[in-house]
Amino acid sequence: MANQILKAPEGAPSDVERIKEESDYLRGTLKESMLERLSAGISDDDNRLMKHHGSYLQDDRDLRNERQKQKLEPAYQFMLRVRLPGGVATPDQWLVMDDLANKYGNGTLKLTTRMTFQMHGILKWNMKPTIQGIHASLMDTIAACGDVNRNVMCVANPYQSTVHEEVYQWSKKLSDDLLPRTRAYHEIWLDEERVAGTPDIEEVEPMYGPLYLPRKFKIGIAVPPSNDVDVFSQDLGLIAIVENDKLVGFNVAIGGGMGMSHGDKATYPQLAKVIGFCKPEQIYDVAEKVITIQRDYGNRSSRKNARFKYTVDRLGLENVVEELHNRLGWSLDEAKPFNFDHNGDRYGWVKGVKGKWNFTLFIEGGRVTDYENYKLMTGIREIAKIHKGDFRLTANQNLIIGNVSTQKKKKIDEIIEKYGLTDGKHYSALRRSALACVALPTCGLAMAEAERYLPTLIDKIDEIVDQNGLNDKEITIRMTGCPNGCARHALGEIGFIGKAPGKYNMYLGAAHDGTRLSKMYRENIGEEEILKELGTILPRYAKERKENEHFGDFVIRAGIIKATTDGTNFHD
Ligand code: SRM
Ligand code: SF4
Repeated sequence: MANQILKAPEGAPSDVERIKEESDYLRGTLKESMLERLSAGISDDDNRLMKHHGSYLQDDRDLRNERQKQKLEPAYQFMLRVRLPGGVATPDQWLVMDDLANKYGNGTLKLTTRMTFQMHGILKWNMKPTIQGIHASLMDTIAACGDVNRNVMCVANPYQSTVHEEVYQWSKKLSDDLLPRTRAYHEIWLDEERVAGTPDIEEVEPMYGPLYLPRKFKIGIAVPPSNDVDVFSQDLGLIAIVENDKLVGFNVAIGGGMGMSHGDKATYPQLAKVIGFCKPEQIYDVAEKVITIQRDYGNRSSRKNARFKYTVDRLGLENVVEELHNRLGWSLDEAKPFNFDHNGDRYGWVKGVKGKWNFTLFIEGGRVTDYENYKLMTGIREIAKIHKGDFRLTANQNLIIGNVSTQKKKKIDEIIEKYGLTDGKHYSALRRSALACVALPTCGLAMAEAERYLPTLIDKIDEIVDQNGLNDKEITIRMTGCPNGCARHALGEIGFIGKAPGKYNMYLGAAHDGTRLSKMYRENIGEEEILKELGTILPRYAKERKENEHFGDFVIRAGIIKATTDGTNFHD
């Protein structure tokens, strides 16, 4: 199968490759480590494997210094991420997550930018009952992290309900079919007995093989005109083509990703490129072959350059497409026209098909908890107790109470009112268009605050917005605590990347519909300078913008920032 032209980079394999190789298909010594009681943590090797089971060992960084002073080990705890294709959960599943978060986690649920639940603060000895609880409600955490295909995203758009349902079914099928086949998860967490004997490698992991992928792999499906899933940020993006209200197939886009490292120009965010069109029933074949190309030619030596976007840029898009066609044994058709107009959510009640209603709830920073004056978690719990439809977690960290009958709508409205649950419409459109990654205190990679800080920064930006009559302008604003880009910062019309406590790089010029990356405007600035910069640019936007001109387009036309035309010129 190896192509003469295409080659994987040379170089010694990274340590993670060794760990995977020695792990016996993701088992390692995890079973024993989880039983060991001397430390609340686990070894680095096991932690690497743990990711493939949907979890990370973390420590509470707010307590780090104090515990160090007291010569205690860090306040170890686990983060757990659920695999929830398309972000769809039943009311019963919501209740289970709520219960587990309160029993074993830190009493909060994080709705992530990839449409799923994360729980934080789980102690080692509570991991097994938590995973078992999730499994009993027909969800799992397999492959939610790690060097495999991750949670498959799919449009959460409630007003194209028929197509949504069909596309959701495809995202679920893709997610299930592309799962690792090893039984390690079932043995470690669900007490499954290991079958004796040494099975054939082909039988254990026919697609991934014993080393799995060089890096994580992500798939998202968008239905135009909504690009809520930021389809071009995915390793493999699928754009549903709908003709006469029917799904006819998908445009295929490859090679997107957001992560980079400060000061390292060999790393950059990149947008996926559209390479053709296929019929719905062909997407598994396409996904599998794209994944195997990355498996065979991705960089296993440097994890910083291991994502598929770098493989595509290194090998050349045309060569990768040729290889894909060879592996498929057939060729993609020419891509069909499509048009996106936004990547945010639409809030409040929207009527879908068959007389069913959908309510998009604004969840700031995706954090569901009971605040002192806002009983958000309790309110949603009360809805889940009577709701007969579904919940849809959106790519913008919000929540859709979906498929509500007219009769139930009244009851749900009463609960919404009782708990003051908000669709965010009384906030500025800027706040409703904000995304922030978790960052401190749980993320081990955070260099600055994001989720805990962005709301207060927006309070101050809102004053400028208000003074300039921009209250209803949906300007996407995204903040991450480091350049990994978990809130897809490079696709925010205003983006901030954490550099150090209280310091951010500021980015401008991304397209409102997720089709153009931003560019750095100012480096390493604090709140005062951020407000000074926006205090000049936003009033100009208010006065000088053309009709319907989005902020990201305006800053380029006005000469405030140069357009990024490709990820490879992101740093220029
Ligand atoms: Fe992410 C790592 C949180 C979406 C790019 N991400 C992490 C870790 C696990 C930190 C770590 O490695 O120790 C973060 C855990 C923080 C915590 O305390 O919970 C973390 N990522 C998140 C979430 C929860 C952010 C959020 O606030 O919603 C998102 C969970 C998604 C999910 O449900 O699966 C999340 N991460 C993303 C996205 C957005 C997306 O996928 O649409 C990206 C950019 C897209 C991409 O992958 O290119 C993203 N996360 C990263 C990277 C950089 C990867 C790279 O290519 O360089 C890392 C670091 C790494 O992999 O080494 C990372
Ligand atoms: Fe952590 Fe960085 Fe991701 Fe934010 S962007 S959650 S700080 S890894």
